[in-house]
Amino acid sequence: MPTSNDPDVLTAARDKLVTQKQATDALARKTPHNPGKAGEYGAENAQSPMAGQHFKPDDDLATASTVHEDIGSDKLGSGIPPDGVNPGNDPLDRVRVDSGGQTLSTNQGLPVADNQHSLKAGSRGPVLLEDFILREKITHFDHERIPERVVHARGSGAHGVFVCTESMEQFSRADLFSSAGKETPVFVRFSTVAGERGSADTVRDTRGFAVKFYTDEGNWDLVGNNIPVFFIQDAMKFPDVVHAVKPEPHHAMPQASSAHDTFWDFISLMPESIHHTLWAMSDRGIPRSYRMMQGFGVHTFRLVNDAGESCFVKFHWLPHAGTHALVWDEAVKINGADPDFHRRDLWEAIEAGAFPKYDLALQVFSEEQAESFSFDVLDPTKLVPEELVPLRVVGTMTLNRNPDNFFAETEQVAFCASHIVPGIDFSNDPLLQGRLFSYQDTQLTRLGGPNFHEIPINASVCPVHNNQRDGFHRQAIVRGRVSYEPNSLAGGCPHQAGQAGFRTVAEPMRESKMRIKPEKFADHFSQAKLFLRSQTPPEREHLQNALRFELGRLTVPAIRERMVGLMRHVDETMAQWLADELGMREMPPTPPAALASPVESEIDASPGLSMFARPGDGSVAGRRVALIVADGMEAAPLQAALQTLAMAGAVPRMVGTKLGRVQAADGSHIEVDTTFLMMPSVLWDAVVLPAGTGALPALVANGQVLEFIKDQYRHCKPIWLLGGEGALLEAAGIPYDELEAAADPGLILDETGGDAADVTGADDEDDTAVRFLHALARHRHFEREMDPPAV
Ligand code: HDE
Repeated sequence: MPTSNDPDVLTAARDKLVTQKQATDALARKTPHNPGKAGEYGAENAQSPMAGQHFKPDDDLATASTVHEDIGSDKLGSGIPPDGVNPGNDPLDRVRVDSGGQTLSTNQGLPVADNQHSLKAGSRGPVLLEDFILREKITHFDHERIPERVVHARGSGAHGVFVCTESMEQFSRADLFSSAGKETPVFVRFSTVAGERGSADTVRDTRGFAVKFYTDEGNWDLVGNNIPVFFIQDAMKFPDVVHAVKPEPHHAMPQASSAHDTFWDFISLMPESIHHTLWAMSDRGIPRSYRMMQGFGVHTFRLVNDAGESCFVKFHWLPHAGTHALVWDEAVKINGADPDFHRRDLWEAIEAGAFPKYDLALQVFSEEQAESFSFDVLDPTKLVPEELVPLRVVGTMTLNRNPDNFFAETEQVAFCASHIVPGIDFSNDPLLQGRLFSYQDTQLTRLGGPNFHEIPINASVCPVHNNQRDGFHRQAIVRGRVSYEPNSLAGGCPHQAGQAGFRTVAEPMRESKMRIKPEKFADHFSQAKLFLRSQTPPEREHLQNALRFELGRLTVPAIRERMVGLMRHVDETMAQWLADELGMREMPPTPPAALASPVESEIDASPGLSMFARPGDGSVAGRRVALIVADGMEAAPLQAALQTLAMAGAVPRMVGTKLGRVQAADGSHIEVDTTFLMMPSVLWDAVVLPAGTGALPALVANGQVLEFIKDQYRHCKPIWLLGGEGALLEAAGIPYDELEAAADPGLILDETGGDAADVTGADDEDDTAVRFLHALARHRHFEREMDPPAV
């Protein structure tokens, strides 16, 4: 190792200083004046910004921080980074840690000899302040938590890929839509809105559906929901609606629920909220799985092509697994049985290779079309019916990898509505405009400063170069002395991209400043009515029941009455039903509407607004099926059913009264996977009841078994009777004869004893196994539903 007084080192340093001085001067001389200055003025230049003038130095030393940067070490690496490289954007491998076979150390790398005891004065003496190892461990532990998200605190994430299937070049210059086959990595986080980080998954709520696209031109965050409209029309009201729905401030109750006074007090005074509220009260508010819900960008955005032409766009995610929901009684019970129900479902599906897939569909329309609609496309409480602008699928997202670490990835991921890429732009939706501020702002508190973009999960995959510096937790070590632009000392770099960069659509405007809403925003009811008219009878019934439940929970009758009165604007029959069910002696008065005469929608009904419109691709992948087992049952039909289900990608499991094995009638043994106690009925999508009268006495005598079957029936799930007779159903109090007579499509009788079906492309409806698979794919059989339930 040379020392500081080594003459060779001194000479080399002097030579390098001279070279640096000359190279810097030569570089600076290439910029005799600022050529872009004149182009900064005048509206005509706004759409044609110049690329920044830039030069590459003749010698790397010209832009070096230190002439000794080529001295490397294990810590420094090899010295000068290759041109334009920012290792902070390298794949996540750069930070992934594997401790297999490694020694325990402190955060400074000191090997820790003893991880069991603090340092004490004698074996029974006090702990010493000197114990820096204990202090480091406890201090780090004390600071493990970061503030949870103020909304959407409860969530689950996954990595995946978006593959473009149709070039959108005609409408957008966005690189990720440039050509069929183009792949873009994504990270997705699904969430509930109101609950705290540890709240249960299956509460009634809107779900977040946030996607971070790591494009070659920067990160694009499409931060959407599973409902296409929002509560409010203006960002100014967001803190109010969130305060209203969150636990009430005096006693911090209820957790993750809108069924309380302050929420409905607010909603009943905000007619604009009614459309979103109906969606939230519908089965969309209790999805079966994150894999089975649609996603919506909600706002109108813009697409911009290479020629600078722009049109409007709405973004939709369409799940291949279809849109399916829980029923309320089930959702309530799941909250106790498995509060992580959605998180587990997503995790297990991905681990099992049943990768969730969603098509991205666009509704593209012109400003002229938008003008002709009965509603304002800038109003986030309105959707654009598919009948007016059809959906156009442009690509598919596949979630194919679970995170390595929940905190580092899912918790630290920072979505910002303002993260956009060239080719996409914002509209003037006043809610969206507020979001452009809020997300960046909230990350400052949540992630501890302005450098959250450097946290690995947030870093883009394309280079990041700018003159922003310092701040808490800064990671990048930027070479050189230049942190401003224009400059000549760094050859003008990093230079502005000009027309290759993001350019805001030049929308003409000359308006007075004012705090007001556009006229068409005053229509609060036409799309709420359209939504109701588009529901199938069972969906409508569920929605009404949800309103009855939520309003029934209120402690202040005046709010309940006000809400029913408001509902009269949407549907008099429903309002009347609610008034009856909620024991109101008189129909509450209708509050005045903002518009003198109601707006009529262009269409009568929009079938796509029903969840039944998208049953999915018919696959049963990931559906959990309980095969009930007991001593004395027949083994062969059970094994055949197991094989059928496994071949179809479902998750069949043997459920018994205790772990271990049961003995079938033929003397063979069947391994029990779980019990009625550990995994109650609500955690399964369907049930298969065993053949063989030998098993009946033990099953019929077990209340847990009967409860299990009763809940499967009540929640309208497919039931497959391998023995083809209904003794178990009858024991559970289920009117088996009536079901059979009504040909309940969710009840599959197997009088043949059941052979393993060839399920590959099978459509033989005579085969009971195939019928069961179809019933399972259809998810629920509401034909048998009654209010209140018969059983
Ligand atoms: Fe959000 N929202 N929001 N929001 N939002 C947040 O950002 C906000 C809105 C949505 O998985 C916060 O990082 C304002 C609409 C999702 O990390 C915060 C307004 C839609 C997520 C915030 C809205 C959403 C958030 C809290 C009205 C559907 C979770 C933590 C102007 C299109 C993202 C955070 C994730 C999160 C503010 C309205 C969806 C506080 C001010 C409309 C999916 O910044």
